[in-house]
Amino acid sequence: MKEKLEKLKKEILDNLEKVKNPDAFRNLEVKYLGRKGKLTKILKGISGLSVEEKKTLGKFANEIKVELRDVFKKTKEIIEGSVGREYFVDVTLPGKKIKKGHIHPITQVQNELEDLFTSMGFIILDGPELESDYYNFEALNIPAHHPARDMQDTFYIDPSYAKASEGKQKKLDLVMRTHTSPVQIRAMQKYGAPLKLVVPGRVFRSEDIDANHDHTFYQLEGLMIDENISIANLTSVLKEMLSGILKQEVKLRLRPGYFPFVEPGFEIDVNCTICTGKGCPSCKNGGWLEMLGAGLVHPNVLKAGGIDPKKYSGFAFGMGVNRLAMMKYGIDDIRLFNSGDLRFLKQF
Ligand code: FA5
Repeated sequence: MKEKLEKLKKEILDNLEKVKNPDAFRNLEVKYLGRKGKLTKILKGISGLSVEEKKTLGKFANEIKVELRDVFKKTKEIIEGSVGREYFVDVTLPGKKIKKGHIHPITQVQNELEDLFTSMGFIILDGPELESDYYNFEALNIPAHHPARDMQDTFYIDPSYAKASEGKQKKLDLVMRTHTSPVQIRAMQKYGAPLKLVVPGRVFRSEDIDANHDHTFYQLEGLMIDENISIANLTSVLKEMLSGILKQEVKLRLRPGYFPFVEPGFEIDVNCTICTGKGCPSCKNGGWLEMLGAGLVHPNVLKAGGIDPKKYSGFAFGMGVNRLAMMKYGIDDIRLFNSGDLRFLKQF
């Protein structure tokens, strides 16, 4: 009997150690401590023993009974406690706030520009940032070795790299596009005339950077081709767009400017809204900020785009979106846009 009890005690302790959930625990309780449980049966059997045996075994059996009841009680507490912790969810607690970012100020201005131009019937196009020399220069009336190439400090792609990636036979002349103007040619070739489009996008220049010049910035190209397009069409579209973005009447100043892909060509300045024309670092104390290059599309460019220059004429412009955003928000250093400085970005 003593051995039986010891064997059973070991079995019970082993099983209790393994038990993981309330159902399994209850099954063990019934199996050993229930009315017909194994331990209960052995304990009941003691009453049928002789007085002598009862004396020695009774005390031993009682100790085991007390010990095992205690282990059962503790196991129950542990299991029920862990269940509570695992499953309890306080649905009344406020949720954890997910930190949200927001749209970059340049993209905000770009989105506004797109809305303004689509409201005037322009379509929005896109083009590659890694561009061929042909579309970036040649087709825009800037042949190789022409001094006009020096106007835009260009990141040329190492030809050995281009050859390696495209096979040895093919020579690729690739540049990081210096302006959004190449999309003019791509669009003319694809859609023909008449055409009204804008192209927002990122451009790259090997530039000496300062408060007004960055190496990576955004432009918005505009192109309108139809019969009898004149500079009057250009200035009215630009005034409409700039007043819409800056939420005030703007003054434009047209200066003669040389771009081989337009004739005549202009640099267009906007009166500085940061200092209201008094002079500040952003406008280099001149009261005007150069915002655009523009002009009437050169006949050679129309030809490169497959459009008859005798029938159609057009205007084109390329605007610095960063400069426009600077003016809209009163930002005095262009380098802040690419700085990744959250103290700056959080203000928009
Ligand atoms: C051009 O890029 C011509 N493609 C624009 C054009 C298009 C002329 C169509 C005629 C017809 P430009 O290099 O001037 O031109 O640049 C246009 C505008 O981009 C500038 O007026 C200025 O607002 C902005 N810009 C130019 N360089 C930088 C720079 N380094 N950092 C920031 N903005 C710049």
